[in-house]
Amino acid sequence: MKIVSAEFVTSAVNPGGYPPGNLPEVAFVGRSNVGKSSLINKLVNRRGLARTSKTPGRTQLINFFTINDTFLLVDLPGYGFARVPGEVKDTWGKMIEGYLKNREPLKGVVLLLDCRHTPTAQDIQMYQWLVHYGISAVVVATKIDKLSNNQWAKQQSVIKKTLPLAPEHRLIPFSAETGRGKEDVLAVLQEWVHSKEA
Ligand SMILES: Nc1nc2c(ncn2[C@@H]2O[C@H](COP(=O)(O)OP(=O)(O)O)[C@@H](O)[C@H]2O)c(=O)[nH]1
Ligand SMILES: [Mg+2]
Repeated sequence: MKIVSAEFVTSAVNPGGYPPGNLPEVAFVGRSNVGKSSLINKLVNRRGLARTSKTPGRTQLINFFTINDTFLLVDLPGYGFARVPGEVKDTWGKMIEGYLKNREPLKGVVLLLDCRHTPTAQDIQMYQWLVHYGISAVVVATKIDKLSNNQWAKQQSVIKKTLPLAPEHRLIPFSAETGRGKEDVLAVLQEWVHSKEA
C-alpha cells in the first residue's frame, strides 16, 4: 500500500465530535512517548501530520485523518503518563472506551509498545480489552533501532509472554528512524480496510 494523501479531519473527545463514519477506520493506541506520532508520520511520509513531542501526555484528543480518501487513521490519546491526575485518567478511559467499544467503522487497532520495556499493567489491560471484545489487532514494538538483534530476540519473548500475545496477533518490530517494519504495518492496514488503491 502506498499512502499518497493524508489530511487532518477533526479532533474529538466524544462520539458527538466524530466524523460521519462512512469510511473504514484503523486506530493507533499506546503509552505516551511510545513513538505513536513518529510512527504515524513515518507511515504517511508527513513529518508534521501527527505532532511529535518530547513532553509526554500532551495529546488528549482523538484525532482523525483521512488517508488516500479511502480510510481514516485514528490517533487515540496516549495513556500511562504518571503526572496526569486521576480525574483526567478517568476521562481518558471513557474517551478510549467510548470510541473502541462502539465505533462501527473500526476495522482494527494497532497497539504500540516500546521494544525495550516489559509491557505495563495498562498495556496488558489495553491488549486484553481488545482480545475480550474481539477487535482485530496488531502489536507494534517501536524504537527497534535501539536494540541489537540479540536483545530483540530476548525482549520479543518477554513481550509475548507478558501480554500474553494470542496466536492470531502479530508482533511487528518498527523504527521511525530507519523505516524498518513500515511495509509490514501498511500491509496490515491494507488488509483491514480492503482497499486495492489504498
Ligand atoms: N530512536 C528512536 N526514537 C524514536 C522512535 N520513535 C519515536 N522516537 C522518539 O521518542 C519520543 C516520543 O515520540 P512520539 O512520537 O512523540 O511519541 P508519542 O507520545 O507516542 O506520540 C521522541 O523523542 C521521538 O523522537 C524510533 O523509532 N526510534
Ligand atoms: Mg504523540
